Amino acid sequence: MTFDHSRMPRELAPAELAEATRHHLVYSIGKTPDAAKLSDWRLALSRAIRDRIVDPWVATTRHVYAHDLKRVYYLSMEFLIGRLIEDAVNNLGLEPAAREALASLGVDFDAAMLDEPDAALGNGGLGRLAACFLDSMSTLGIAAHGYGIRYDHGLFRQSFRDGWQIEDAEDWLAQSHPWEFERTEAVWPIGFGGEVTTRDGRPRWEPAETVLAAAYDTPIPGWQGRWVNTLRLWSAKPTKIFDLEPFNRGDYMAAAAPAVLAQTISRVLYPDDTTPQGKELRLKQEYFFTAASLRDLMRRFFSDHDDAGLLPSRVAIQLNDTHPAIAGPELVRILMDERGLGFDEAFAIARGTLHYTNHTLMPEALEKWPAELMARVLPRHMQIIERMDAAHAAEMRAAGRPRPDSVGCIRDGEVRMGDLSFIAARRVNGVSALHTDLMRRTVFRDLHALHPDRIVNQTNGVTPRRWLRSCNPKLSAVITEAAGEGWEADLDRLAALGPLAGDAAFRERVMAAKQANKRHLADWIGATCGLTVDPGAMFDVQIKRIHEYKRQLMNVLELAALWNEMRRDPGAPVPPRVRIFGGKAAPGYAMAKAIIKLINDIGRTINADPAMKGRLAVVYPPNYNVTMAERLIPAADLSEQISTAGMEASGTGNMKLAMNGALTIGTMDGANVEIHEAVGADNIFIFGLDAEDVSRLRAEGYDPGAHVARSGRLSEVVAQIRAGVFSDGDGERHRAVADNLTGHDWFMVAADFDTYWDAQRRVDAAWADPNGWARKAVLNIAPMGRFSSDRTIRGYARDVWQVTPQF
Ligand code: NBG
Repeated sequence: MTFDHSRMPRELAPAELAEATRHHLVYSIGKTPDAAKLSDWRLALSRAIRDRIVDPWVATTRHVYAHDLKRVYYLSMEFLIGRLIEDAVNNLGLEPAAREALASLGVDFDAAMLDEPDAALGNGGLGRLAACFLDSMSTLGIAAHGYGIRYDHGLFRQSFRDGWQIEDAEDWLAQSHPWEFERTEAVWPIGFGGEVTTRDGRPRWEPAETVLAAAYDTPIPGWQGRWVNTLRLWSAKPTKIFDLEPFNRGDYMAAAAPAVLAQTISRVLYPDDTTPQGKELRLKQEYFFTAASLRDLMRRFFSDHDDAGLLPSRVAIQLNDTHPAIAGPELVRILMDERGLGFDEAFAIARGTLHYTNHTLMPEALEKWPAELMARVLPRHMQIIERMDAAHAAEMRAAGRPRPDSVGCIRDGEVRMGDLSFIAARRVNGVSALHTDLMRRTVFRDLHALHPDRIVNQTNGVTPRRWLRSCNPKLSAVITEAAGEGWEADLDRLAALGPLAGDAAFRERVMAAKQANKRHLADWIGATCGLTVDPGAMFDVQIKRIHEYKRQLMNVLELAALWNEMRRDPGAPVPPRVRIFGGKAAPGYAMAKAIIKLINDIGRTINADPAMKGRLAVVYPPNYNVTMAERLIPAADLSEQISTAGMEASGTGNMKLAMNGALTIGTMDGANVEIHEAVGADNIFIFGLDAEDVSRLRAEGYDPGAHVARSGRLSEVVAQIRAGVFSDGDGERHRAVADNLTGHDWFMVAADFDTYWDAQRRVDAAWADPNGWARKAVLNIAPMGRFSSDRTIRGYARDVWQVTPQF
C-alpha cells in the first residue's frame, strides 16, 4: 500500500520559519516583537511548527479512510508526554532551521525549548510508555488514536522543606497549550448513577447525572513527519454551564454548582500508580474517558460499516492496565442496548476487539471496586458484568474445565477488574519476559490454565527519538558517524557500534560526549541545588518514583555505609562519586515520604563532611519529571535498577540509561534480565536474590533482623540512624524506617544489602579502568535496538492487534 508523500512537510528555510513565527506572534498571540516575552516567542514558534504538521495529519487521516485500515485505539489514564515542542522539532528535522530562525529574531532556541511546561499527565513508567508508544505508532505508520483525560492539573509539583516532600498543584495549562485543537463538535454526554428500566423489552439505563466529555486533539507526528496520528484527550464539562434560577436569586454558589461537579472529573491526575483510593471519583474518571472514547470510536466505525460483527477485524482496542477495564461491559452495553444485538454476540465482539496490558503483579494494584459502589455509579454495567462473568463460568463448565473459586469478576463483595479485563480480552500481555512468566504462574495462574493462549509477552521499549536523539545530541552525532544517518528509525543499526568497542579513538569520542553532558549537568546542579560537583566523578543515578520495592532505601543505606568506610580509611582508593536521586512519592504513601527525608538527611550529612569534598556527594533535585530525566540520563555513568526481584514489571528507565551508555547495577528483575542477556554478563553488575529466591525465602519465613545482625556494615548504619547521627541527634525521626527494616522488611533490603555492597565495589574496580569502562559503555549502547519502542510496537501489531505497519 503506498502512501501519498506529497503531503510530507517540505524542507523549511530558516528565513521562512522566522517569518512564520513572527506572523504567529502578531496574529495568533497578539504581541509585537518588541513587547514579546520568551513564552510568546515559544508559543509563536510552536504555532508555526504546528502549521507544518497539519497537512500530513490530514493526509494520514484520508489515507486511513481511503484504505479502510484497521485502527488501533490505545486507552490510557496516563500519557506522560513532557514537552511536545521537542518531539515536533526533532521528528520534523527542524532543529537547525528553528535555531537559526529564533537567533535571527534575537531569541535563544534552547531557552525557548525549555520554556514549554512539562505536561505531566502521568505518574511514571506506565504513562511514559503510552507516550513512547504514540511516537512509535506514528513512526511505523499504524492508524492509531491515543485516548485519555485532559487533566487540568497533572502530577503534583514536588519541593523539599527541611528535606520533607511538599506537594503543590501543577499548572501546565496556565498558558495556552499550543499543540491542541479543541473539537467543539466532538462532545459526548456521559452518565452516572440512576436506574435501569425496560422499554420495548430492552433494558434502558437512565442516569441520574450527566456530564459532557469534550475532545481536545493533539497531532502526534512520527519520525520525519511522514505519518501523524491523534492523541484525543477528554475534558469534563457541565451539561449546563450554570443554573440561571439560583443566579437570579443571588445564590451564586448554587448557580455554579453543576459546573464545579462536572469539572471535578478531569481536574487532577490521581497521583498514585499502585493503590486505588479516592474511590468514587477515580471510578468516575475511568468510566468518563472510557465511555467517551468508545462512543467516539464506534461513531467512526459505523460511519462506514453497518455490520457490528466486523468490529474485531477493523478495530483493536488496547487497555493500558485495568484503568479502562470498564470498556468490556460498556462495549457490550452499547451493542445490546443501543444496537439491539443479543448478549452472546455482543460479548463475542467485545472479546475479539479488546486487549489488556498488565503492568504490575502487586496485588494491591489490581483494581477492585466495592460491588455496592459499582452498582450505584454504573447500575447497567454491574448487570452486564454479572452476565459476562456467568457466561464465562458456563462456557468453562461446558468445556469441561470448571472455574476454581479463585476466578470470578465479583468475589467477596468486590468487582475484580483484573479478572474482568482478562475474560473480556482477546490477548493479555506482560511487559517483560520475566513479568509475563510470573503473570502466568502467580496472579493469573488459574485464568491462564483456562486460556493458555491468551497471555503473551511484549517487552517494553522506549522511543530512541526522544531518549537518545533529542536528549543526547552529542552522543547521537557520534552514533551517526558510526551507524550512518537514519538509525533513529532503525535502532538495530546501533549494532555497528559493537565492533568499535575495541577502537580507542571511537571510545574516546563516546566518552567525550558523556563528559560534555556531565559538565552540563554539573552546571545545572550548581545552579539549581547550590552544590559543586566534579564532572570527573562517577555519576550514579537512581531516578524513578519512590517506592519501597524500588529500594531507594537500600541505595541510601549503602551510601551511608560507604561514608563510614571512607571516614575509617581516608586513604582507601574509592573513586569519587556523585550519587543522584530523582523521584516523587505518592502523597498518601507515608513510608515513601519517610525514605525521601532519610535520603535528604543522609545526603546533607555527607555533603557537610569536609573530608568528603571531591570524593562523595549526594544530589536530590526536587520535582523529577520528563524534562529532568532528559537532563540526567545522558550524563549518567551508573544506572541503579535495584528492585526486589519479581516486583518491577519491566522498567523503562533502565533501557533509557543503557541506551545512553550508562552501566547498570541491578537485580535479575523485569527487563534487567533481558538487558543482561543483550549486553552480556561482563558489561552489567548483577547481584542479589532472584525472583525464585525471594518467594522461597518468604515461604520459609524471612527474618530481616537476623540479616541485619549478620551484616556489620548494615548494623552500623541502622544503629547510626537510631542514634540520630543523620538527624541532629533526633533518634525518633527515622524510627519507622529503621523498625520496618529490622522487623518486617517485605522488600528484603536486609537480605540483599551485602551483595549490593559487593556489587558496588565491583563497580568501583571497573571505574578504575577508564578504557575498560568505556568499552563496557559502548557495549551497552550497541545492542539497544531491542529496546526501541518500535520493536515493541511491531510486536503488538503482529501478535496482538493484527495490523500491518505502513512503514
Ligand atoms: C509500571 C511498572 C514498570 C513498567 C511500567 C510500564 C505501573 C502500574 N507499572 O516496571 O512498575 O516499566 O509500568 O510497563 O505504573
